Amino acid sequence: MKKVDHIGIAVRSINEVLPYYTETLGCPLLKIEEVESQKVRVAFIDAGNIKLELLEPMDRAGAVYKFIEKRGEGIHHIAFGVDDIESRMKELRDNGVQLLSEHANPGAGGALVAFLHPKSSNGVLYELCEKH
Ligand code: CMX
Repeated sequence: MKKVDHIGIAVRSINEVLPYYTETLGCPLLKIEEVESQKVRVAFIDAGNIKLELLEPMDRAGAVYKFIEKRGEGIHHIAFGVDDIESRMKELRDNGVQLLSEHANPGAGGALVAFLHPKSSNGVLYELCEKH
């Protein structure tokens, strides 16, 4: 992997935590959008060399809602930027890594995304993220 694109942080409410990031830490808000397929509302924060993705559950059906219920707010995943996501997925699968989907799916910002099971990655949920 060449670079980390962003770090996902699970929060109960983007509106409540946003002043901490934009005012206390002084990191600009880039955009807010809803990712229906993942049942999350996301806010991208510019942290200089990396983005932070604040993830707020849209309802009780998604992975982020379950994560917060079980573990509370905090770091949810680390996303690697990749050029050709399907071939990276195949390489990882060939090396015994368990992926959470057969193919990449649409994610925030129009990117294609796929996740590696934390059980395959020593307790860390990694995302692959291909932007156009
Ligand atoms: N980081 C590390 N470990 C995690 C985790 C996370 N974010 N989420 C779950 N786990 C661990 C749990 O602690 C649990 O471990 P134990 O068995 O040791 O207790 C194990 O994984 C299974 O977790 P679970 O709570 O039973 O949850 P599920 O199996 O239902 O789902 C996962 C876990 C990772 C498969 C699911 O969250 C998933 O499919 N994630 C990918 C999609 C996603 O996270 N989307 C939201 C982000 C969207 C975006 O970035 O736009």
